[in-house]
Amino acid sequence: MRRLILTLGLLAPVAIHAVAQPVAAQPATVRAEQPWARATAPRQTVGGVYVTLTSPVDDRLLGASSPVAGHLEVHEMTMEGNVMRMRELTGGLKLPAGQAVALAPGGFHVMLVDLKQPLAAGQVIPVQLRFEHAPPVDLQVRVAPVGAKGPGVAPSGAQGSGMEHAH
Ligand SMILES: [Cu+2]
Repeated sequence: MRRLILTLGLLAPVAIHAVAQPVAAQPATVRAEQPWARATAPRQTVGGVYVTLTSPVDDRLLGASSPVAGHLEVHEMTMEGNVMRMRELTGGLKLPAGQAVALAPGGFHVMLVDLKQPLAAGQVIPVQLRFEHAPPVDLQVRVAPVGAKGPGVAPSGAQGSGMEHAH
C-alpha cells in the first residue's frame, strides 16, 4: 500500500500538467468583404471607402491608411431632417462579435481625406484597416463609377479574392 501511494505521488504532477495545457490563443482576424470606393470628380479631395466587416470577437475599427490620400478617417453619415451630416467616429466603429457591420453609402464609411489624385473607375487602391484588437487588414479596393450604389462588379471567383488580409 505504501508503495502504491508513492507511485501516485510521482504521477500527480504529470497529470496536472496535462490538464493545464494552455488554450491556443485564437487570432481574431476581422473578415472584410466587398471593399469598394466611388470614383471622384477632378477637384474632389475626399472619397469614401465601403466594406463589410465581421469580427469574431468584440472589436473596433479605429482607423485606416492608404498611399492615395493624406489621411483616412472613420465616419458616420446621418440625416438630420433633410440635411446630411458626417461626423468622425473618434472612438472608432464598434464591431460586435460575429455581426456583419456594413460600411455603405449613407452610413458608415472610411473617408479618404486629401486625395493625391482623383479616384478613377476601374482603379484598385490599397487601404489598410486598423483595429483595436485584431491585426491590420489590407484591402484591395476597387473603384466603381461616380454615383455607384455598390461595388458594381460581380465578386471575382472565390469570395474574398484579393481582399483577404495579407499579413
Ligand atoms: Cu465622410
